[in-house]
Amino acid sequence: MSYQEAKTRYEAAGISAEDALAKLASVPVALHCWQGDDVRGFDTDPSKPLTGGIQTTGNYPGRARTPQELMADLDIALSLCPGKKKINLHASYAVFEDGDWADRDRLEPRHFKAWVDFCRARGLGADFNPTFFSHPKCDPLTLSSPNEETRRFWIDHGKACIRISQYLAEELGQTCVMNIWTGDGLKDIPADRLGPRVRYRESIDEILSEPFDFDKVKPCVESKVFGIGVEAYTVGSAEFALSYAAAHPGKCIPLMDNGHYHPTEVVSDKIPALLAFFPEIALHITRPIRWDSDHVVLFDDETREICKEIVRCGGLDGRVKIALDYFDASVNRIAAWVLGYRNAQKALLYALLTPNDAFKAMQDEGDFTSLLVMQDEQKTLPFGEVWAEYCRRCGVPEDGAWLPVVRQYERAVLEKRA
Ligand code: RNT
Ligand code: ZN
Repeated sequence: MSYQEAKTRYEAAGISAEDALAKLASVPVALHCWQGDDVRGFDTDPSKPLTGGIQTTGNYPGRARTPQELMADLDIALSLCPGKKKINLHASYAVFEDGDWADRDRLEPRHFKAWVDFCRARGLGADFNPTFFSHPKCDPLTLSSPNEETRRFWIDHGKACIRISQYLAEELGQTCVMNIWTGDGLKDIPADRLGPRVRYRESIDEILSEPFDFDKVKPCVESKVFGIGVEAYTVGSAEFALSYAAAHPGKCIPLMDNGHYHPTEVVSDKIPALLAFFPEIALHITRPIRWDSDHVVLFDDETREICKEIVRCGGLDGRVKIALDYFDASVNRIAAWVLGYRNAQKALLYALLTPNDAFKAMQDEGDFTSLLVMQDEQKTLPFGEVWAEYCRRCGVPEDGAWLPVVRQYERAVLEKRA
């Protein structure tokens, strides 16, 4: 079947494939830099383990060890991903010129100039994240620490990151989503659950007292249910993060990571709940297996359901800021990047190729029989042809043609990284 035939089939179902293709190409989706080096960054000793309840497992050869290697790997990945891409950076990916190392509380915009140059040359926007983990100043708490010196260090880090985010937004002429996530929590039953949360709230207040332009910088707070080593208590829980954002309109938006909830909860259902109150929300799309395992995003039921909600709630017009967040060190890291990004694009396209208005009308008219049948039969429309056309128009390989490119790069470059 050709794209033209597929298009006709969709038209018969009341769907414009052309509109879907045009819309998807205009929506920014952020690719996270940290899949390329197992979340290590460049500012601390790479032999130290990750902290903050996150883990990268696997030792597939070829991890990027320097900014140059990470950028080269990103270039390959980006060349295989369709759509409007942004890069999502962490503060730990600062690029220091000789002798210009700065600790996290002293980071300056100039430490991200190399990333600005990288993004500008490729027409990319950038999102940003302060890095409140994998650092000697985690005691192990950060923004919620009872130790004032620790807390002050991390507040100063957050403020530095606001300035860097403003710089990235201005230099690149695109909104910068700045996400606050800490792994702060306790392994066992706390004696005080309120104190750390009050300190966390006060710390975020201080960070957001740093001047910024909310049209350009979108600070968010990401919640989490638990992490390895912090099983009993997470300071930045769902209620904490949502309440913080709700209490600070025009300053802060909520961020949901779909790996950060109890396994029977689904973020797809939470998206419209939040959009009933918040003008803007942010997402980290990942794939949890039993816990926040950060597996590569697949074209699976929940990814499709999340994208369906983004599309039919009007999220593509800026209300939902979309980013990916996973890290798998057990497979070729570039393949992991590309597969996850393409799957997020696929799921968005799939959602755009749904007769959402017609389905909504069936629900409102109480015609649940038609809704049940048609929602399910829609699954076998010739989606693959429209996806292939999207890849062609974006100038990237179709399914089946990109992995050989990654393999070639693996042989030529990655395998030489001993
Ligand atoms: C961790 C959070 C957080 C991190 C990144 C590296 O559980 O999901 O978003 O993955 O900041
Ligand atoms: Zn996340």
